[in-house]
Order: sequence, then structure tokens, then C-alpha cells
Amino acid sequence: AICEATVSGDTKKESVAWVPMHISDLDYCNHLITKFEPELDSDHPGYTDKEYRKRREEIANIAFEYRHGDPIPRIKYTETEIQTWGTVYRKLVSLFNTHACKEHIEVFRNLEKEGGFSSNSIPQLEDVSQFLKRKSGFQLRPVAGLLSARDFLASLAFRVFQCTQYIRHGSAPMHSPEPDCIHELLGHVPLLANPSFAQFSQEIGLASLGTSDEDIEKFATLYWFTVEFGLCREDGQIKAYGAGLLSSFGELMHALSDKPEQRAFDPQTAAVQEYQDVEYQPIYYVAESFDDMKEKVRRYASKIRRRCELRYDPYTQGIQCLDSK
Ligand code: NLE
Ligand code: FE2
Repeated sequence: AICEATVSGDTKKESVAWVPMHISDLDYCNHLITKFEPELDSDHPGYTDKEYRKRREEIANIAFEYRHGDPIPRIKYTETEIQTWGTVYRKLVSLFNTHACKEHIEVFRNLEKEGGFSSNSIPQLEDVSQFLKRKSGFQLRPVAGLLSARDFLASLAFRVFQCTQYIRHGSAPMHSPEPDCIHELLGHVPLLANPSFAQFSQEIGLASLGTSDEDIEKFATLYWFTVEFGLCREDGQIKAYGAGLLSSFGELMHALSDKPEQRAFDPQTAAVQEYQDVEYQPIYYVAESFDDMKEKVRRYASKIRRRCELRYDPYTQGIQCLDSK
């Protein structure tokens, strides 16, 4: 589906971007960024582990074959995988009370009570997706690895979160440069169950649809310094709300220590700040509060140049153009 009115830029049709107009169009939003992968990168802890690489391929195939509307296939995780999960889970849980923002802590408790979260087993994406649907209307869909920023952000417009299903290599539990199910489930899922954060995420997604590559790049960077690695003030203390911190006990401790640089959050500067995604971050942005971050990013998103206002219609699960400028 192409909606020309959603395409940014001048009336000269210099770049007619394809835009998903219905939730089922997300079947085509599957462009992966091949970066830090066990098959390709000799620094990856799974590079020399044949079994791990085979497992990754198996799980990736589930995502490749997935189509909108399918239940997310369940995975029988191995003992080794469950052990890695348990190690990270216990470590992180011991840090959340002092290091995580209250919105994250609140849902996390609920996930342990009603959502089947525990250190003994890796939650199944289908069950977590059902949990999210009830709490905030978000749902998960499996993805094979790191997705292009455009596709990832577009999914948010439909309240869909693209979620990896494999787990990091057991030899490097404290930090993983690539997303994995620990990152998604312990980092992202708690906040996605928060209705206000869910609304915020969808708005970012809508604002990203059909915008220029430059704007997507800035958006992705802003997302990086907030939703992935953001810190915020809360009752006179600094807490983490970024999913990349809340899923890495190594970096969570680092971020709240006196080692990294902590800057006051400003979306204009954060959106163009260079970053790397291999090691712990040297710079974090600290928002005045979690709510203040959402408000500032919203305002930033509303100024992005676009040809028409978009709205998501939950009845048809499609995108509507409200006006053509
Ligand atoms: N560094 C994070 C972790 O170890 O869980 C993952 C970040 C993915 C962007
Ligand atoms: Fe993430």
C-alpha cells in the first residue's frame, strides 16, 4: 500500500517511500541490519560455538516465516538457555529496586505476579504478547534480529513491538551489544505495559511514517538516548528507564556510577549525538522526569515535516490520513 500523501519532501515526488497502511503490512517491515551477529562477527561470543549458531538460525527462521495474525510459535528453550536467563534475571532483579524507574518496577512486580515472569523459565512471547494486549493494547511480533530503524519505528504506529526470541550467548551474560529476549522481556516489556508509555511509543511510530531518511536517522538516535539508554530524575535521585540499561546488569551499574558523562536531556542535541553500540555508553542523557522526557520527545516529533497528519484506527487496524497539506 502506498499513500502518497504520507510521503515527506516537496510535491516533486523525489522519494516515494512505501508506508505500511495496515497492521498486516508489517509482514513487509522486516529489513534486518546485519551487524553484530554470531555468523559474521568474529568478536561475537557465539562465533566459534557451532551449536549456538545453529540454534540462532532455527529461531531466526521462526521470525522469517511468521505472518501477521499467527500465534507466536513457542520455543522449547534448552537447559543452557534457561540457565543464562536465570543468571541475568536474578542479578537484574537485585538491582531494579535501587536502579530502575518506578514505572518499570511497578509493572515488573505485576509480571512476576500475573505474567509468569520468574528466574526459572524464559517467558514465551505469545504469553507476554497476550499480557501486553490486556494492559496497554501493545502486542509482540517475532523478529530475527536487529531491524532497520524505519521498520522498527513503523511497527510502533500499530502498537506492535518487534521482538527477538533468541537468547544471548551464555559466556557473556552481563551485556550484549545486540538485542535478545532478555533485552526485550526485561528491558522493554515492562514499560510497554504502561498505558502512557504505550501511547507515547505509538505516537513516535506514527510520526516516523513516511518521513525522510534524515529524520528517521535523528529519530532513531533520539530513541537510542531515551527509550534504550535514558536516565531520569525521580525524587532527587537518578534512575534508569532505558531498556538497554534495564537488561544489562553490567551497564546498569556503569550508567549510575560516576564514570560516564551524564548530560541534561534535550531532544535537539540528543537526536544528533553520535553513538556506538558495542560497548557501554560513555554519555547518557538525564531527563528531569520520565514524564518530562515523553513530553519533550512528543514535541520534537510533532515538528517533523510531513505532508499529512496520520491517525491509527483501532477498528480497522489501519492508518488514516487526516488532512493533505
Ligand atoms: N546492551 C543491552 C543488553 O545487554 O541487554 C542490549 C542493547 C540492545 C540495543
Ligand atoms: Fe531495544
